[in-house]
Amino acid sequence: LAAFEGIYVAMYSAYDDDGNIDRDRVKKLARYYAGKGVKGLYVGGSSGEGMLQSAEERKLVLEAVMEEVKGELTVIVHVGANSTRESVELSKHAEQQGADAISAVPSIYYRLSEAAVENHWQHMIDSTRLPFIIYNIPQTTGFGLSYDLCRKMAKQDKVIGVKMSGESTFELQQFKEAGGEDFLVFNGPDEQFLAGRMMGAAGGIGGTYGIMPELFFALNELYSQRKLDEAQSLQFKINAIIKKLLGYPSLYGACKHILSIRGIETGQPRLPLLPVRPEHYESLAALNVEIEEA
Ligand code: NAY
Repeated sequence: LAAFEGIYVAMYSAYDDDGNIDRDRVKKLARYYAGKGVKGLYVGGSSGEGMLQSAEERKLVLEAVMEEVKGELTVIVHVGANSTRESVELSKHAEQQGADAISAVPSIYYRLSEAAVENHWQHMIDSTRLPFIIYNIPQTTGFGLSYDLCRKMAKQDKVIGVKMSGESTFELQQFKEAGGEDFLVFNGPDEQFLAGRMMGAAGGIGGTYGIMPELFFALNELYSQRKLDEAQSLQFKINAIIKKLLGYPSLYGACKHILSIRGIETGQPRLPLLPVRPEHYESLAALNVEIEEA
């Protein structure tokens, strides 16, 4: 399990200028993260816009990522889709591609019982030999993982952890309690990374790591060495950046634009996520400098 601890970039989507998945751009983005100290990539999650892509597109993205960084970075694939059938198809594909683990949110739109969500996840778990990480993000899915379901699922060897994107660090700690010794909690809110680690997270999976992987790697190291004052100042520095990012029409658009300033083109986020507009370019260029100097 220690093999999965660490920092995972929740990778953004990479489209061409017409909004289609761009293999070469996906590969270039994945390559950018290799050698930055991060443990791995989380592909097709919220930041990756998996929920806005067809199953075929999601497979294309993963294939490009694996071609580029297989064996070099640990790859966790978000396979959650609305139908169980599609989620299982994506799970099997992830295994065929040699991914290291799968992960999923509950199905959205229908108000599902806990038993229905459990059954949805169980089909994915049973469809491969891969480890499974629950993705709990109640603010977007409307489904909050209960401690009971967490405890029950964690009893299976394949269920190795939960990505906790809810904002309560108390709940984060309680998921760790419920899951027990051999259960990993990954911190979701990047702005609370340090707090999440203090409360029991074994690492983090985050979108904004994608534009400042070195800072999150350094922050995790500082925490590991229990250099808490330095860690706190770095988290605060990071939070000043995240606060600015959250002021744009879309967070992902802002981050993708910053990548493009660095010569890594990923296109705009897919609608309904709003694109960045030319009037934002200047302040984003300044923010890029702030990150590079941090
Ligand atoms: C993912 O699957 O993309 C994630 O890891 C989600 C984590 C992000 N949460 C959302 C809702 O996008 O990185 C965070 C988030 O963007 C950051 O904390 C800024 O609020």
